[in-house]
Amino acid sequence: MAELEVKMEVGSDGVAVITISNPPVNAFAVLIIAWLKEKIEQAMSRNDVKAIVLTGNNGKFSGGFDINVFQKVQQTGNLSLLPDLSVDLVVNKIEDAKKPIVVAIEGLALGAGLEVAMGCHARIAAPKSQLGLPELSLGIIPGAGGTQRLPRLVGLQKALDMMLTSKPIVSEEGYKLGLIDAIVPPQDLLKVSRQWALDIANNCKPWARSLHRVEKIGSLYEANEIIKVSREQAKQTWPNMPQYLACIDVIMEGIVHGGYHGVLKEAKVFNDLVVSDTSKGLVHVFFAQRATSKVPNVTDIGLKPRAIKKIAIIGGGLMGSGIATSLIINNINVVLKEVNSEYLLKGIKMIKANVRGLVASKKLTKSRGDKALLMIKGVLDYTEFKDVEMVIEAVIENIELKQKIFSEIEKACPPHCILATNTSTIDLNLIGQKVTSQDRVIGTHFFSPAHVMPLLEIIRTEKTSPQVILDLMTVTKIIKKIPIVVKNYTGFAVTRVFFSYKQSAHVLLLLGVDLFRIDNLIKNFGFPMGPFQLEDLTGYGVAVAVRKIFSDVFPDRTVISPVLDHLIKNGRNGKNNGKGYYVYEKGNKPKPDPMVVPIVEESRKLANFMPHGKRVLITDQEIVEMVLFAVVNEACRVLEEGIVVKASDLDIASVFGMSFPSYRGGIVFWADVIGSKHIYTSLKKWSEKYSNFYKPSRFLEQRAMSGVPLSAPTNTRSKARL
Ligand SMILES: NC(=O)c1ccc[n+]([C@@H]2O[C@H](COP(=O)([O-])OP(=O)(O)OC[C@H]3O[C@@H](n4cnc5c(N)ncnc54)[C@H](O)[C@@H]3O)[C@@H](O)[C@H]2O)c1
Ligand SMILES: *[C@@H]1O[C@H](CO)[C@@H](O)[C@H](O)[C@H]1NC(C)=O
Ligand SMILES: *[C@@H]1O[C@H](CO)[C@@H](O)[C@H](O)[C@H]1NC(C)=O
Ligand SMILES: CC(=O)N[C@H]1CO[C@H](CO)[C@@H](O)[C@@H]1O
Ligand SMILES: CC(=O)N[C@H]1CO[C@H](CO)[C@@H](O)[C@@H]1O
Repeated sequence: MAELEVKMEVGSDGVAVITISNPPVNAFAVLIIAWLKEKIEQAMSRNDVKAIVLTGNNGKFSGGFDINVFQKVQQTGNLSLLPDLSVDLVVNKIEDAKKPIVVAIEGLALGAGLEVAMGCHARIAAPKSQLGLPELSLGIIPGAGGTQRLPRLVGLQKALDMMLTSKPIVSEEGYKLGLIDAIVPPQDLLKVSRQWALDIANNCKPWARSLHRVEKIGSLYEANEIIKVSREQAKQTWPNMPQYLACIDVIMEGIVHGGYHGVLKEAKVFNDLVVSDTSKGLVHVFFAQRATSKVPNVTDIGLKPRAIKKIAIIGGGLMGSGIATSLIINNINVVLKEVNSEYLLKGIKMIKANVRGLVASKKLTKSRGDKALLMIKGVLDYTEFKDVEMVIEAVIENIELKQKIFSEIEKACPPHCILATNTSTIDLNLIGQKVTSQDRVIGTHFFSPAHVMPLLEIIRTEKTSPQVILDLMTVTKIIKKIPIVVKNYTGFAVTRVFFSYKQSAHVLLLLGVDLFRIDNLIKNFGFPMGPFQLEDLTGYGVAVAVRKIFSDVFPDRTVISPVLDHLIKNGRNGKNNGKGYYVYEKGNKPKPDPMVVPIVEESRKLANFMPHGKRVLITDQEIVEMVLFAVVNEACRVLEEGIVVKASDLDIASVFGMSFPSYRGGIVFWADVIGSKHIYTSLKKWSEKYSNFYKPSRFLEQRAMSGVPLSAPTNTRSKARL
């Protein structure tokens, strides 16, 4: 079948089979929808057609509406680009059709795919097909009647669960719930569906129209109770996002006033939400995440990734064992090398604990976990290195040690072997110096814990070959992480940009702002925790070490806050020893510790940031802006220097590396929504009023003056520092 097509074949049994094709997931593109309407009309008017089966090509029904169209609507503001899927197609042409339509589902029916399926008169599915309405994860609600039909098919509570969590169910569960009428093996799917459609036409099977059913919704009183709880849950779990409460309201509209009313209200709310900032942000992140796999001169020059089946890891510490875990659970053989058997056992023990943890939290089945542990082999010498395709070095941060290891592994490994280092701070070029084939040297910056965090920074040097970068990107995908390819410069992308985040929080603290107020405001903005709680979590030792490195490289904008040193002097080390800005007790939430107040007070006096020794008065909004505009400012320098390939990579780095709220689209996207002019003017004001730390970068100034968005491409070669 052609790439983009809707095909109709009428059999001698009088059944018209309509097949949609739009690889890879048969998304409902604008043309697919138009053609589908056309084919259904033809089937209705042909005398030789008694019934219809709707299905998808290539083992899938449909992954849903074409998300590219949402983005186009968001960029142009033109709502007419959205075809009428809901009333015109699903209600008029499918559900209210004069001939029965049965859908045959294989693989998946998600979003609009499931909505169209629910409009059909019966649903036949192959085993293990995915069924779900994930629209809320894109900032919208189902827009083709899903909010009305799903509760009528599976009951209100289950429908709410499915929509609010965006999680699909498998067809077996769908069958139990009443969403699916029969489960049949893939090879019988069409045969059974055709017969089912004929049976409906001959009145041997019920001609069910989902929108008119009421028996699963229960009484208005019961519905009200469920809705009340859901509203509370939505406010708690998903603050700042409008689509959750909007979805609940639309569902309620249908329960009170009937399904068709619900469909009309759904369409109206959908149109409001699709152009909301939340949806723009989430759709941007959706595409930006996929775009990380496009790197100019690496992924567009016809190179093929080489197979990587066996990887050696040197160092079984926290990092090494975390990396090993993420490799073995994804079917890559790992050789773990340590200096002695005691440390080796320790490393293996940590890996086992990691795997057990993943099994306990249901992220891995027991049998997969057991299988994974068979893929790890502990060693004390380099014998096993002769056939590995990649080595990842994760020993302590010591340049001589790393150089020595690199010259050793170059001899022990095959000549094509990739030499990777999980170094956070050491200059990659220094490590590569002792190696003759520097094109094979590359950096991997995992985030701790490595088997949990989704992001991986891949650090290239000027000499790293495109093939090596491509291979590492491929491994990153196999272990289900997101790769960001960056140039080697202090802090790479994530650590560098978010160093300003903590710095600005400390400036505010020294200016007299209550630290718990800062944390709460940042949390309300959408981060899982504020900057001070984060510092507690990662430990003060790390913070002091990073500060040292940054103050050497960026002395003009590194603020040495005395607070950390005072906390350490007072026996505090954050979550590690249970005493930080917060107190940590087992089983309790972190509690702000009043004991830090005098420590902070003393630091304020010492730092002398407060104008005339008085605390400054700053609004809530300005506090959030001071913390985050500082991040934007550094992000601008990273863009100008060409550290990242494109601005959207920094958005993904901020969302998946620092938990910047995804519904705000990432740090650069968010900055463009705010507008560079306001950011520039504010930073300039603060730099004059409070600290040179806020001095706007040249790039930000240029973009603010010219009005060109921060996300627009830079001409890196002319201005690059590297
Ligand atoms: N874990 C973190 O959060 C973190 C933070 C910053 C940096 N890092 C970096 O990660 C790397 C490792 O960190 P970690 O936390 O796992 O350290 P770690 O001290 O827990 O582990 C290092 C391990 O490597 C082993 N080792 C040393 N020399 C070796 C050799 N020649 N051959 C084999 N094994 C050897 C050590 O015995 C030790 O068990 C370092 O580069 C470090 O800078 C980690
Ligand atoms: C909006 O999109 C519709 C459908 O593609 C098109 O006909 C119309 O010209 C567009 N309007 C504007 C203002 O671009
Ligand atoms: C790609 O490589 C070519 C040839 O080496 C070079 O001229 C070009 O600038 C590179 N493009 C990018 C985007 O780096
Ligand atoms: C060895 C390595 O990549 N070092 C990094 C390893 O990962 C830890 C966790 O962030 C990072 O902190 C180190 O930067
Ligand atoms: C070739 C190259 O890009 N080298 C840089 C790597 O990063 C360090 C700083 O971390 C620079 O000093 C090098 O110039």
